[in-house]
Amino acid sequence: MIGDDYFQLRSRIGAELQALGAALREVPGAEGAAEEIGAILLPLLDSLKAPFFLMVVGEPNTGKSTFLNALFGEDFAKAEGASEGGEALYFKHGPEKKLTPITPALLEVQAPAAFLQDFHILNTPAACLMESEHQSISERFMPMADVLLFVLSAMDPWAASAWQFLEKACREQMRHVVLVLQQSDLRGTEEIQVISDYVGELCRTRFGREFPLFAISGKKAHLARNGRAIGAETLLEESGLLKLEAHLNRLVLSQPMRQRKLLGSLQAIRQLLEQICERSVAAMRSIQSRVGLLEELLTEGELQADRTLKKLLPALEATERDYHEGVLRVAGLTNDLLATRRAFQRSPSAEEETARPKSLDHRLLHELHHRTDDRWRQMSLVLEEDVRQHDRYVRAHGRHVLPEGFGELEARTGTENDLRRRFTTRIDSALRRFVLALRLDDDIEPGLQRARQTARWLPILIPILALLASVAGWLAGWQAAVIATGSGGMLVAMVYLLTQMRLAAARNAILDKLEESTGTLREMLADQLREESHHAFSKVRELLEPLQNEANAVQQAAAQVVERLQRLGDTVETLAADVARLGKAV
Ligand SMILES: Nc1nc2c(ncn2[C@@H]2O[C@H](COP(=O)(O)OP(=O)(O)O)[C@@H](O)[C@H]2O)c(=O)[nH]1
Ligand SMILES: [Mg+2]
Repeated sequence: MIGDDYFQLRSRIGAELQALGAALREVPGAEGAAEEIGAILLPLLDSLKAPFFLMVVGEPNTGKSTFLNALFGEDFAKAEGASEGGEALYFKHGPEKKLTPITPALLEVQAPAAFLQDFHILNTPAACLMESEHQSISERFMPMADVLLFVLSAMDPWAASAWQFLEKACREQMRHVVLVLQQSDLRGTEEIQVISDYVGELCRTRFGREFPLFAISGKKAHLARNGRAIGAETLLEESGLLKLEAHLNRLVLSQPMRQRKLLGSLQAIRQLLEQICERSVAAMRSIQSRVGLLEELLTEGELQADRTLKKLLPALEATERDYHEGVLRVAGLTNDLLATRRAFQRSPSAEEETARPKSLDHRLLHELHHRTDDRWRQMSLVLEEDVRQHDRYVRAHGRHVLPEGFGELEARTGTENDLRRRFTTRIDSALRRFVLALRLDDDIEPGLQRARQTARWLPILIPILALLASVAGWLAGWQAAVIATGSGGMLVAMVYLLTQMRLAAARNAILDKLEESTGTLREMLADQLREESHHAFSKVRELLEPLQNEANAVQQAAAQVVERLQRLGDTVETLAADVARLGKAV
């Protein structure tokens, strides 16, 4: 259809405006501009939709309606209820077919045809336009018309009223007047040529200018378009309508006002884009620096946790030394508990066994507490001071990115006390767990038991050996008694030695266990300290992390908006090039 290129371009620009509007709504900080933008964008969109106004003028029965139906490919120009050739018909788009008399000489025809959204068409019988009542119609519509199509019949192109009207159009300095020589199939080619030449000559002499003239057969064109005729393309070609269509197409595109509107819209889009782009880029920079700062603060938290851990490590080493000394003391106690005489005492009853205090573990724990409690309390103060300093650092460095009242000092005083208490309690219970897990006491009794089993032989052996010695003395004389007593003594000495060896083995086992446990203690304490120093700074981290996530999300969104705006910018440039190209093509 005529004007397709223009309409496509226009709707692309319209879509671009919509996309721009949508993008702007997502630009952080551009909400305030949204109204201003709406005020600029919407009228722009609307103004781009202003339809073309085609004014068709000709004597009745020159074939105006047939020509219009062929041009738009739809039978719309015959309005039921309108008297044939009497009134001027003003066609515009409407939801349903409707005829409204405006004046006795003018009828408004609404129809749901799509092309009427882009074209308003006034089909005017020329004769009546010159009558006084109709004068107003031409006066009212002529200045608005984008194109004036002047339809002459090839059978009688010289009807007086039409030429009078053309004269009037010339006086009004209408820029785009097109002569349509209709019904040209009723004449031969040469006749058409002669008529065309003559009409041209007449215009030159009468109006001092020439108009483009197209000889067409509306009938053939209508048949080709609507009648599904065989050889429709040839018929259309023959009808001459295509050349006229091409000319109208150029006219649509070359309307300077519309060109200006297209370019103006693009210019407005460009300016908006530039403004918003600047704003978005600035917003993006600020969010980037926010993200960077939060990242820095979080890293600083990690580093500070490490530094604090390093400060705590000497306490660990000292505790290790204390433990060693505690172990030495406990070793003395072990020696006592596993002294040789104990093997020769009777084993305790079950009651006594439970009543007996767990001496080794508790002694070791007591030693440790006694030596290390103060030190860990001091360390908890170190930890607290570091956390407080880190807090201050975060609040000072992050004041531009942190929300109001972030980590208020008052709110944190309680937390600091908690922090100290937690630290000492957890270290204390870790030490307790560790020592109790050694289960030193459990090793005492089995060791003693084994030694007792050996020692138990002595009371049995001694009478037997004494008896044997006396029997030997009685049977084989005193030498034999001496030998028997000697070897019996050796046997007793061996049993005694064995008992001592078993006790020593038990003692050594406990000492080895203590020795080995030093390494485990170190590992356990190091883990605990790492956990504690990490935890001490976790409050700030927990406050910062959501901020960082949020900032990251905002940054991503901002980057998408900037990208989208850049794409829009590219499209606008393409569109501007297209508009310029169309402008040149005319
Ligand atoms: N032979 C021929 N007849 C046509 C042509 N166009 C229109 N007519 C006939 O001319 C008459 C008037 O046409 P119409 O379109 O109603 O003219 P209008 O009064 O100017 O709107 C009708 O009978 C049409 O069939 C054409 O190109 N060739
Ligand atoms: Mg008609």
